[in-house]
Amino acid sequence: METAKPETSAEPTAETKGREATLLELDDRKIAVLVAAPGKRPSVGDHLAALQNVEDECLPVLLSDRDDALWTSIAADERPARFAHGASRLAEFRAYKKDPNRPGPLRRAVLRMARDVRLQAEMMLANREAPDLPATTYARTLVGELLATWCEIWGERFDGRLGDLKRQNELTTKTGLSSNAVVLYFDLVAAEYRFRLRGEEDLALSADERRWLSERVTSFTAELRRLCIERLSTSKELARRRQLQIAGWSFAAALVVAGAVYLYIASRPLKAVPASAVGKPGAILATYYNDTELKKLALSRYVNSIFVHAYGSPLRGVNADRFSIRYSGFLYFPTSGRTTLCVENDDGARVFLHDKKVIDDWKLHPKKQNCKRINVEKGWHPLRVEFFDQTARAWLRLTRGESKTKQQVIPAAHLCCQKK
Ligand SMILES: [Ca+2]
Repeated sequence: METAKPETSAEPTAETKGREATLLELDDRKIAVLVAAPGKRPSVGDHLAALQNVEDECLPVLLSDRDDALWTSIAADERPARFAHGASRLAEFRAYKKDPNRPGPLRRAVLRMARDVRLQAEMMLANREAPDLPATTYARTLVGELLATWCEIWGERFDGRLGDLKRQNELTTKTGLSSNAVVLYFDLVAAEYRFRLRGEEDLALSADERRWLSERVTSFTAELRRLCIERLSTSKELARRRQLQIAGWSFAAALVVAGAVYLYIASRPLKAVPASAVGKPGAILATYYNDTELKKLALSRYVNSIFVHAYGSPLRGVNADRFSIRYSGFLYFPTSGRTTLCVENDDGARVFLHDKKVIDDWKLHPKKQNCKRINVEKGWHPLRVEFFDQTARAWLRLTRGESKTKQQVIPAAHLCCQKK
């Protein structure tokens, strides 16, 4: 495998200086991008010097943890808050070196870092407003930090030198990384070098090249995530993780089954009752009450429609206001399938099919239409309609049709009663 040395033989220009941060504004957020001297990895010192003049709201640039001397020389309370990420990684790393049986904190720190690297590198590479050089430099710095951190955990040093194939093989063997992951770093370096050849406009990266690099960052961080969990977990933690995974799958499977069963039940048409259970069609039993709660029985009789329109008493013997009616019997549906059942009511009404409430509007208000889309089998279905009027006009009408706006009155022949 040949390392991805830049195709051009030109040396990068010294136009970019070390210890100088470029500020980029993306979506109202500022990102500090450190441009290191050509061929030189920025050190922690470079980062610190560069970031000294950078505004506080900038997105952090991830820092190297490798320069222990530098970290210890800075008093804890002098470290800017944005370095906390790197500092905690360093602390976890040291703790792990002391006790490799407790890899959890380090694992979590590396996973956090991998996530941040992916998010920030992807964001930078995807944004065409960020010039090619800072975008690729930033992505390379982030990926390099992650690679270096991972190698260091396994006692290796990732120095980002180009062209040492033997060394790369050694690294991949010891750290578990695939050679693709290591090569990604050099792809980013190559992209960066390409852009540094000023005056050659056609050497700028294309949107496709940026997307390609961004996808490589995504797959690289995913690979590192997997490796991190595999290698930085105790066997107990791995077993627990597998158990949780299996439980998660089982739960998901149970949810899918429950969802399917629910959909099946919900979409199943309501089954009609045998015609033998139904009396002679043409009328439904209406029971009138002299209160609004269906309690003080006034009288009952068979009626040939579910329809009320009254400004006073709807029937001799029933209150002029404050009365209620319950219709109970059967409703005939001439075809199987979906249909819309509606009720217009002033004041409140509720409709039950097979003893299940399908419309509920038990409230005081002027005339109002309430509808429910239902799925029924052709034939007779147990129906109950309850209604009350508090004052002024009383209005009730049960209708059905193909939609809310296309409704027909229910003919008497489609209403019935218990068989006597
Ligand atoms: Ca009323």
